[in-house]
Amino acid sequence: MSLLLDNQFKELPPDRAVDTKLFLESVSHIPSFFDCLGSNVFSVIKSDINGNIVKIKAVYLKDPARYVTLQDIVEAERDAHPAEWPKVGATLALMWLKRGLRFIQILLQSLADGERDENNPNLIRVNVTKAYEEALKKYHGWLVQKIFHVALHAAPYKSNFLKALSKGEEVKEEECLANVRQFLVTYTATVDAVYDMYSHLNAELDYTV
Ligand code: EIS
Repeated sequence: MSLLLDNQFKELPPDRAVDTKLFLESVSHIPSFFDCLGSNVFSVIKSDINGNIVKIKAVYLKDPARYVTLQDIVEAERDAHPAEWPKVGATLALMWLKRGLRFIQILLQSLADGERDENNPNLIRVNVTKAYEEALKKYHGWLVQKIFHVALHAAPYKSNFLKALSKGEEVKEEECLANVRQFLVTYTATVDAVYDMYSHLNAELDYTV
């Protein structure tokens, strides 16, 4: 079993509402994954993502019966803080978390699709760059884009990355990518649902950091 598949996201109900408790449980496994990547630059990313999760969880735990779905939280904050919303509370944390999740989705999808630099087939820079350009770059000013470039050069080799995804076990690339494809089914559906919810509620912002 791969590390990813151990923590498969749950299937969504027909109305595509994302259950807060299940979502928090699924994303809680992501931060520790950064520890396998071996460079300090990933600790910055880890703590950012972890901070988002902690913030959403803190709101959820205040009233789990009221915040059954992620949309319940975003709507409650909209009603409670009309002046600041959506740049407030768990709404802001989830706005950023979903971008990191989208980054991971595009990176994994690109690897699963076999996109590669033919001259350097064991590097994942083309995949990481694609994910960055599609999910994050437009929200980053020059300083954070510089941090991205440091992270890009610290990115693990594909073989090591796939090994980290597979609980440190030596697995064949194709076997690991088959697991990735299976993981992506419910993962992508969940990330898409969160994006659609933000767009539907007009909760998306495009400021840069
Ligand atoms: C947000 O951060 C906070 O998250 C949010 C609130 O404080 C808000 C206020 O405006 O700011 O400044 C952060 C931003 N977060 C904004 C930047 C952090 C460093 C990001 C460096 C860019 C690195 C790009 C990724 C390169 C990775 C190479 C990977 C090679 C394998 C399997 C790998 C997965 C990598 C996943 C990367 C996700 C990056 C997510 C960055 C999000 C971001 O841009 S609040 O906090 O509301 O909770 O208080």
